[in-house]
Amino acid sequence: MDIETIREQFPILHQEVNGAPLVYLDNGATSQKPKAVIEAMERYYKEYNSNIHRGVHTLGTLATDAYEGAREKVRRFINAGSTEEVIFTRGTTTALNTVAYSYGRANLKEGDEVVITPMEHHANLIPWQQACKATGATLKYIPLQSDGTIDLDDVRKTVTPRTKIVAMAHASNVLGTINPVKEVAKIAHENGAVMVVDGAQSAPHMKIDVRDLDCDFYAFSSHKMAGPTGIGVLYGKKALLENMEPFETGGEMIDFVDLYDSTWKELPWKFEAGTMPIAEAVGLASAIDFLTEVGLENIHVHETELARYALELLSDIDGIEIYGPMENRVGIVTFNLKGVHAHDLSTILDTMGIAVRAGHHCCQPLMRWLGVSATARASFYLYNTKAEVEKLADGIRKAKEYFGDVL
Ligand code: 7TS
Repeated sequence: MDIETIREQFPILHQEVNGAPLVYLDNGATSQKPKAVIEAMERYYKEYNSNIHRGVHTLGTLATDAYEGAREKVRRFINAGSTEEVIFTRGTTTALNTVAYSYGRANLKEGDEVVITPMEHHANLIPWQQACKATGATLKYIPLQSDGTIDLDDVRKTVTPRTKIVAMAHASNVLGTINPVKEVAKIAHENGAVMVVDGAQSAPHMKIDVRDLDCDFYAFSSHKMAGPTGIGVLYGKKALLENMEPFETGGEMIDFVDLYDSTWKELPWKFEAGTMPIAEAVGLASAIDFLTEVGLENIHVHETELARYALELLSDIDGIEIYGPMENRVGIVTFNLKGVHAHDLSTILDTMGIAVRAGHHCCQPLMRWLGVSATARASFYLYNTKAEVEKLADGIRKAKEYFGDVL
């Protein structure tokens, strides 16, 4: 990977923030977009903007072809068996809510169990809480090991024949942990449960093969993988999707509407109500081309190396606490500096042009497990460099001196 050539593709990276070159390390929240994605969306609006699946006019056909072409690109990207299994959503959150409502609420009853982990993002936690409350099912948690990983023996103990759904992040947006979702899916299936994978932090960073993982549902967002906001994907196994009622109803997802009853289109359109994010699908297709050309395996190796380097440099700083496992992780490094609130630390880093996220990262139960109210987090992507990791470490040292004087 030639990082300098890659960086040239991202216009936003070439600016100064607060008088220093931007060091963008908040990719877990959202990634930056390459020229190709921005230009593909601009071309769509300038040349063939039209609504899809309705008119027979030329622009409508071009837009429909682009939208459905994007679906085929996504299918290949995650190795789904068919485009019927690829549903466009607003993002990971909507994809997971679709599963919790359309599958969860319809299939859960009192005595059933849903199993998740305490490291879940709220988007893969609250929908299950709500589904359990609505149906009388019980929500259970696989305990975390002290390093922020899960143990398969604990999975075997927690998942039982009463378990109907196991839902888990492929990679934690706080700890960086890569969960063994393929092995967990096997345990789920042995107990008759379905496996839901939150891929928000994995699809952008590593090669995903949903058939190899053998998960039943897999959700991810375009905006974290060099694509635009406003679109994401729900992969689901066809046999399950066919038996699910739509989560949203309205225009474009119907077959026949009568005064008191309606029928739905076939998959995947049954789950795509209303005017869909068409320009965003075009942008997502372009992002997939971009990432595929660089190679997801290369991206994963590069980011793992950046995380390893960050762990090495940051561990050397006195008074720093780093969370999450040291190995088998994605490019996310979460930390706190003793005596300094994470928000104050990230504000000081911002004065040096370094963008990191601070807060609970939409993982309040995990924060409680860590015994903190907030953390700072650096999250890397393919365009980040070792020099930027060094700037982060220097920045934290300077912040430490500053707060040392203030405190
Ligand atoms: N799941 C995980 C693991 C995530 O990291 C996020 C977003 C979501 C679900 C929700 O994705 P959305 O695109 O629907 O919003 N995570 C973060 C984050 O870590 N900082 O900002 C957003």
